[in-house]
Amino acid sequence: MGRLIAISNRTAVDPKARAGGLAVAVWESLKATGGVWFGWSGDITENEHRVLHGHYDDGVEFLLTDLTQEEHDGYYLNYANRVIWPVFHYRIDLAWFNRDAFTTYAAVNQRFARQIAPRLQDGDIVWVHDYHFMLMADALRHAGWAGPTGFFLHIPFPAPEVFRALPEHHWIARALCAYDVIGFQAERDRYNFVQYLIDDCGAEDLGDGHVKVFDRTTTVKAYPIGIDAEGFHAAAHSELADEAAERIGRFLGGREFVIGVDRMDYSKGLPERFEAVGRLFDNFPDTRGKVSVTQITPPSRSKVEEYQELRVELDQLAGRINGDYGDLDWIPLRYLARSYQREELAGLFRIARVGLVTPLRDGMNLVCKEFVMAQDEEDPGVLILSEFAGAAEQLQAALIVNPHDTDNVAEAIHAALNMSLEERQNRWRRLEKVIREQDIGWWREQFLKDLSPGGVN
Ligand code: GDG
Repeated sequence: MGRLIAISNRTAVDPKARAGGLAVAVWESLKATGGVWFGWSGDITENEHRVLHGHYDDGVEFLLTDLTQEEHDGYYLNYANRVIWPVFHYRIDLAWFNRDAFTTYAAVNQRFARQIAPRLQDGDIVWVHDYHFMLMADALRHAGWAGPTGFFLHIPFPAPEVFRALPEHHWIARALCAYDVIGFQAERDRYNFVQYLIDDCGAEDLGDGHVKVFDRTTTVKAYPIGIDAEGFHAAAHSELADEAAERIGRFLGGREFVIGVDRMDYSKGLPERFEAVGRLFDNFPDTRGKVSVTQITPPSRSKVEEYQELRVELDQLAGRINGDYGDLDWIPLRYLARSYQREELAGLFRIARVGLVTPLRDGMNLVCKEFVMAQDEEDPGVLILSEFAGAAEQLQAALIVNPHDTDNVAEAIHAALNMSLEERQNRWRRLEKVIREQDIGWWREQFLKDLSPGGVN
């Protein structure tokens, strides 16, 4: 059985970062094989010898490297976060195209590869995560590594026309094809990538997830990421969950509870969601005074400027809605720009009548799956889900909406609030079945089966 070698920008070296989802899935595979996790230490150094800091935990070796200020700014802040993130989320208008940033991005991929390659052994299996390291397989091959190397993209892959806006699109596509397995969140992403390869690189789609391009055959498939379904269900019944549910219960005073939880990011469609809440109170006067919407939005530090603008916009929208509709004893829309513990979120999901998950674009979106797993099966809440989240391919039993159509989202909220118990249960059972069957362990197995038919745990 080979060792699993994970490579990602951030690792779960901090045990607190192993609490949920992906980190747990990767961590468990690494523990089973005595694997290695490479990544950025999170520190910035001016020492030009950026050695790997070793750290062992439970049989897993963490090998972490610092970034110089220039690397951090070029590779991480500018290229990954200000070019790839917006373009892959269809926001070309927000991209800061910059040739120097790409040069630094490529140099960091190559430097990591040069440090990692000598530590790889025959039989190892390399699994690279996300958009920070799209050039890694190519760089590892140049550094002498010939073994199985797979890549999973957590964010969407855009339509060919949008991908072409990246000045370096051809370089990136060619480098991606050096991976043996390229995994996407959804069929839509796989389709976009393969279509680009056919149109621009003369690829041939051989079917069954195999694509012939650049003189080799690569596996290109969708592997929709799941959650620790049972673990989240249990979290919703923990002591912390009960406390959070009780605290908000006091504030609700018997009103219906609608919840949204998203990192502060322009891809999550928050201004549109707030507009939709305004439309709800405009178009359906029966909801006034009867419904409380709470939006929890922890700030994401990596995109400070965009975050500040978004924050101002959300403050204004929430202020306007509360000013227009609020009353002495009713705050229609509560907006909390802070984070809560996983169990607390689970407790809030459990007592919500409606979960609002309306990103403008999302690779998968895990919150919608968590919302479903937290529900009480006797009296489940209703999930409203954007058609532009990768999860919509699996979760067709949700109320699927176009997040740009705020009147339609308002209608969906109203329909959810008035849905019969029978329909709620029916929809919830269908959602829960998929989420349980295709959980995080299933995702990991599917990917690793294709990358290493001989087996990794
Ligand atoms: C990327 C892709 C893809 C949120 N607030 C708090 C908190 N959270 C947790 C949620 C959920 C996670 O963070 C967010 O995951 P998402 O999937 O919704 O979104 P991204 O962070 O954008 O993740 C996405 C994902 O990667 C996995 O491949 O699904 O499409 O963009 O688990 O519950 N957790 C805690 N406190 C908070 O306040 N503890």
